[in-house]
Amino acid sequence: MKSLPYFCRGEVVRGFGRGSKELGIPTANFPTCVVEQLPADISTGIYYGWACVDNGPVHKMVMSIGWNPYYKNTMKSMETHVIHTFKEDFYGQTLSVVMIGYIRPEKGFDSLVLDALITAIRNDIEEANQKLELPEHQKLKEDNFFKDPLDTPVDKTSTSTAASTLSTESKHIMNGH
Ligand code: ADP
Ligand code: RBF
Ligand code: MG
Repeated sequence: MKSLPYFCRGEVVRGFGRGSKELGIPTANFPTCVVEQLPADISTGIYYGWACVDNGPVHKMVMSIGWNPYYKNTMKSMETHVIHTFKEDFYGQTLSVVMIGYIRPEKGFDSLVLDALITAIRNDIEEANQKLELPEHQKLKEDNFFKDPLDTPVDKTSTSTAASTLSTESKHIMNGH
C-alpha cells in the first residue's frame, strides 16, 4: 500500500449505534466525505497508527475500514478506536490520524460471533501497542501534522493527498507523504 503512512483529519460524527461502546471499544467515526477521499490502494481492513483529538496528546489507535451492511453495502466507514481512556465523549471535535500499517482484513460481518469480534479487536490493540513502540513509528508521532490541528482549516467535505499543496479544494484533510 503505497499510500501509507496516510494522514487525515475530520470531525467526529455519530456512528451507526452498533454499540461499540457497550463492547468496551468505542470507535470515533469519520464523516462519509473523509472516507470517500481514501486512496484506492487503501483496502478495507484493520490498521494501526497515531491519533489525537483537537489539540490533545497523540495516542495509539486502531482503525477499522469497512462496509456497513445497514447502508446496503454502499457506505464504507472509517472507525477509530483511540487506545486511551477519555473522561468524556468528543463528538463534534477534530480527530487527526495517521494510518501507518495494516493488521488484517475485516472478518465477515454476518458470520461474526460477538465474542470472536471482541477477541479479534483485543488482539489488534495488542499488535498496535507492540508495533507502535518501534523507533520508526515514534517519529510519526512527533510529526508536525499533530502540532496545530486546529490551525489548519478543517471542514467535513474535502481532502488532499499532499499537505504541502494547500489549495482551496484540498486544504482540509491531508496526506503529507
Ligand atoms: P458511534 O456509533 O456514535 O460511533 P460508539 O459506541 O462507537 O458510538 O462510541 C464512539 C464515541 O465514543 C466517539 O465518537 C467518542 O466521542 C467517544 N469515545 C470515548 N472514548 C473513545 C476512545 N477511546 N476511542 C474512540 N472514541 C471514544
Ligand atoms: N467489524 C467486523 O465486522 N469485522 C471485523 O473484523 C472488525 N474488526 C474491527 C477491528 C477494530 C480494531 C475495530 C475498532 C473495529 C472492528 N470492527 C469489525 C467494527 C465493529 O464491528 C464495529 O466497531 C461495531 O460497531 C462493533 O459493534
Ligand atoms: Mg463508532
